[in-house]
Amino acid sequence: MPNIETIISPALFHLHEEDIEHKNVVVIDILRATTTICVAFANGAKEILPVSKPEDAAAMQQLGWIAAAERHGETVPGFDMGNSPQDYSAERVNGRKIALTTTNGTRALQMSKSARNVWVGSFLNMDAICKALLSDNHDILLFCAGWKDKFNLEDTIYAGALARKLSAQFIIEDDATLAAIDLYMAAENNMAGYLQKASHVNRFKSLHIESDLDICLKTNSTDILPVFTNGSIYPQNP
Ligand code: 3SL
Repeated sequence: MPNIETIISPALFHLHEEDIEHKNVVVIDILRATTTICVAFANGAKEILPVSKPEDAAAMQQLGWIAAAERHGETVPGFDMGNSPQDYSAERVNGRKIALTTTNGTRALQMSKSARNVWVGSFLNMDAICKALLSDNHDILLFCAGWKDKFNLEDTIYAGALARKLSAQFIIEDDATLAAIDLYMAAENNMAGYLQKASHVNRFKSLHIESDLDICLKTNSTDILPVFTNGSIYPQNP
């Protein structure tokens, strides 16, 4: 039986890098990059190119792409949009290609590029992610993007939710995954309430963007599976 392991911070990624080409990676940045990517595809975006620096996104703007950049939770001045899922309405993104850079999420995607498959996970497409992991049936790495190499609650809770759903079909002996499941079980009955103490939710409050939290916790609102392949992300429909 294949197994599930969880990377609770990008700072620990190097410990899992060696045999990553045999594993399926789910990149997780619940607040907000991987949620926002799911929203963009649900609203008709054609491709999302994760880039390292705002300048790289700006360069794509010259080619007709939407340039999106977030740093420290805020839209970088001069860009078409930042990283709020509310920016990615069908009116703005349908049929468009987007170059996106964020503080943590796009970096975690780029770090995962050598994996067997790299899928973009959020509560919004949770069942689609589970279906893909079950049907490919290889070892899984749940990669939490965290915040500037620090652990965060929301990504680990989502890793725990996924692992719990898959626990009958995969071996779970990894302590990080076991802890993630425990954390999920502590939060599951009142996710929004539990996350009020999360550092990024407090950052949201100081930036007056709390309304994004409810959007990021909507479970199974889309069945699109965003796939990161050959340097870019494309929507895979069921
Ligand atoms: O770091 C990231 O990738 C972002 O998701 C952070 S933020 O929610 O846009 O602040």
